[in-house]
Amino acid sequence: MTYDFWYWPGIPGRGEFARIALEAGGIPYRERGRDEGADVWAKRDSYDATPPYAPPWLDTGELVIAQTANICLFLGDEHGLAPDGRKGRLWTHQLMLTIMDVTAEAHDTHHPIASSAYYDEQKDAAARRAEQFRKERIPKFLVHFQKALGTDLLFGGVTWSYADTGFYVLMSGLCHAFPKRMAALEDEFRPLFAHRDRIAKLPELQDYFKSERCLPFGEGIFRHYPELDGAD
Ligand SMILES: N[C@@H](CCC(=O)N[C@@H](CS)C(=O)NCC(=O)O)C(=O)O
Repeated sequence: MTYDFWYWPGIPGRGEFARIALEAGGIPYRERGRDEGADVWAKRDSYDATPPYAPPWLDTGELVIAQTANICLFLGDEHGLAPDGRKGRLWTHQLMLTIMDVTAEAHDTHHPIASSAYYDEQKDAAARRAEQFRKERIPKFLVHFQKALGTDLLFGGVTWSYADTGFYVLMSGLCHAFPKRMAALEDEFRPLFAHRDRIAKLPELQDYFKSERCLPFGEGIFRHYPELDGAD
């Protein structure tokens, strides 16, 4: 069974959280939004049953599943990318939802007023939002993840789960967007950086990282604007 995966072409974006789970799980998929002439909105509008609001979504032929964390939940259940038991399954989903919360906040640092407006039109608000995100929100989330890493379940209680691969994308994205801030936090959150590095070395992901399917962050959610970064 080969899934159709739909996301915007040219950027990893939110799609990356689901894509990396597909890749790490060795799950066959087609990246349909990157097809020549693909029209993501037109495809979205073509669905009558369980229509997605926005990409990413996964089309299994039988099911159409949107919301990044929901796609990961499905992949976890269907392909063993999360623990079997109720507790571990819920915990993994909980972590993934939190990862997506941070991701939404990271996006809002450069687009705090409107996603549809240019960054240049909201630079002042972006500077305020980014400062707050750097100073308060990043450390608060990292404290939480570091505590999570120390629980008996780790990130799912299995070798790795989709929450671990999602966490890898999050940490990489934050380091791309806020290199100075993340460097300043490295000592305090060393176990989290080590966890990111562990996931980066998963044998299951090495071919993907070398492939053209793996895109650099660039103009997506995790954007690097030097003026939005700082050591504190
Ligand atoms: N909560 C959703 C958010 C989906 C979302 O915002 N997708 C973006 C791309 S990353 C989009 O195309 N949004 C269009 C819109 O909101 O109008 C998820 O996690 O999948």
